[in-house]
Amino acid sequence: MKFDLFTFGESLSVFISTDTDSVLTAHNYERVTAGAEVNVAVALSRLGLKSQFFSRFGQDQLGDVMIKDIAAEGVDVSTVKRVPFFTGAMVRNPGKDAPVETTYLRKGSAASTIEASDIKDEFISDSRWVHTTGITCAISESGAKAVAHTLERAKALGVMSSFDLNLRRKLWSDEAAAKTLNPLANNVEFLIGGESEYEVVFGSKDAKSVLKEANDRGCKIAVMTNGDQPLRYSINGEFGEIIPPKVNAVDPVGSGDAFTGGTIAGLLSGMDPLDALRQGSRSGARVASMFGDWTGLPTGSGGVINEHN
Ligand code: KDG
Repeated sequence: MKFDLFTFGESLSVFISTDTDSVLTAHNYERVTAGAEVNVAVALSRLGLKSQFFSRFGQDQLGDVMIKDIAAEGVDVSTVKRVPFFTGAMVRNPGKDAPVETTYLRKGSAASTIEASDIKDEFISDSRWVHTTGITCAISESGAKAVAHTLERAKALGVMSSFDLNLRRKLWSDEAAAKTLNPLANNVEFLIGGESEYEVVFGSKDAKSVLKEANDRGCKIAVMTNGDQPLRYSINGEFGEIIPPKVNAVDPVGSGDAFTGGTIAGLLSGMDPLDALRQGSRSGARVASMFGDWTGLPTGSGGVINEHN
């Protein structure tokens, strides 16, 4: 097996205002690379596992620098494609004195041209785990088909998979999201969603009943997150809660991906599901306590967080 994780989706250049807490008044910006799926790939890499990330990037400077940033984290990017469309971006304020406001520059982006035929069987069978999200489904119809194809092939090839509902209301309506995401929330090892995401996709936010429904649909570990509030889980019908470590949350963006990455890494290291979820929760809290999607991602080896983190 060449990799521990294969994942794909859109990574974005995120421009964060640095001089004021509003894009309406800012003149200076810091640029970082982020994106739900690549965040998970980096989370596993930091924990000593091997991740492969696929995307389509533009033939532009943002594409060049983002591929370099991702590779610098030890994530394999050897299969990415460069296409004649622009690389996607997001503009935001830091959220220090005001709530985080995001603006996407991604409609018609290079990554939105991802299609099912990009995802070769060997990308899946060369990995122990495949991770996908609802964001790739939201960016284009061909992206949604690529996710459906990947989850189907992972099942056929006997590779464990995860799906994060990751609703992005700026990209599509609740109705469209429910129609596309509901049939995909099936037969994965690990299903992740926030309270309002389950409400849209499953029609209820009652944790016990929706997580049980997810287990009944073949999602062995189903989790409902709720920011820094206790996360609810159901593992093969066993319901419970985990209280996340208390931290001074300065930037919640990316903490959900850190949770997902920390959990997948724990499972791949051989932890039992509950310990893996606890590791994920620790990783998510650490990312929320620092600024940026990757800054607080803990380091470790063999998929296990080092004690000093
Ligand atoms: O989960 C963190 C992501 O929201 C962020 O990195 C940007 O991928 C992103 C998105 O689509 O919002």
